[in-house]
Amino acid sequence: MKNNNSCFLVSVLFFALFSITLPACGGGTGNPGSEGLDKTWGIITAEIMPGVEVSDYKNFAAQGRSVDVFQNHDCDGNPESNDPELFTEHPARVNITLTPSNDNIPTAEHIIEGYRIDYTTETPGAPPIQSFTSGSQTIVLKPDTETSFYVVMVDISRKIKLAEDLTYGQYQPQYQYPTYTAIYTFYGKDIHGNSFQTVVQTNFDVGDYDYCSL
Ligand SMILES: [Ca+2]
Ligand SMILES: [Ca+2]
Repeated sequence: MKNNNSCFLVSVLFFALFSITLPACGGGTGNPGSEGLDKTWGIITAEIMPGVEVSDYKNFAAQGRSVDVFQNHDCDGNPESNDPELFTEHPARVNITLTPSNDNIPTAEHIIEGYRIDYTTETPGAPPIQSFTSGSQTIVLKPDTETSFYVVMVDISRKIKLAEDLTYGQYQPQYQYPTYTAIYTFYGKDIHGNSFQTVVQTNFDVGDYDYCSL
């Protein structure tokens, strides 16, 4: 077992906010030189930190990017005491800032309506993780304001599936603690109905971490 107490910023990516539907611009996509550029309202800056402290997830402050998929059901070794290891979904915190950059377009609140997570791994032989979609979260982004909120990084069903895949031999990763990347795509609309999306990603490790002390 190993315990990684680091909790750190893994990546900061920023993407130009762009319009998916451009009815007045002949189908431009917002690429440099296209007509779509005049439909760009601003820049979204997004950063994501796995396993940070929040009220409902306070014990995850010590877990950082280390995702435990093997629960110890008897931490003290005494079957007469009920002391299972903490085992819930592993969250991440997202900070998003909307910065208006086009004086010709009125600044507007943007509403994040949901997000999707696609998982990749560069560890040879590591089991895949099925994509995750959440459409139940509504987040309001105000211009020039940082908005922080919490998202799932690995839910319980995916943790259990990973444990099964790592236990029964169908997948045999090169490393005991395979590394994954969670690629988040947040999508939504501004208050004028224009669609947008932004992408941010973070790395994490999967294995048998000892969180009995949390
Ligand atoms: Ca464990
Ligand atoms: Ca016990």
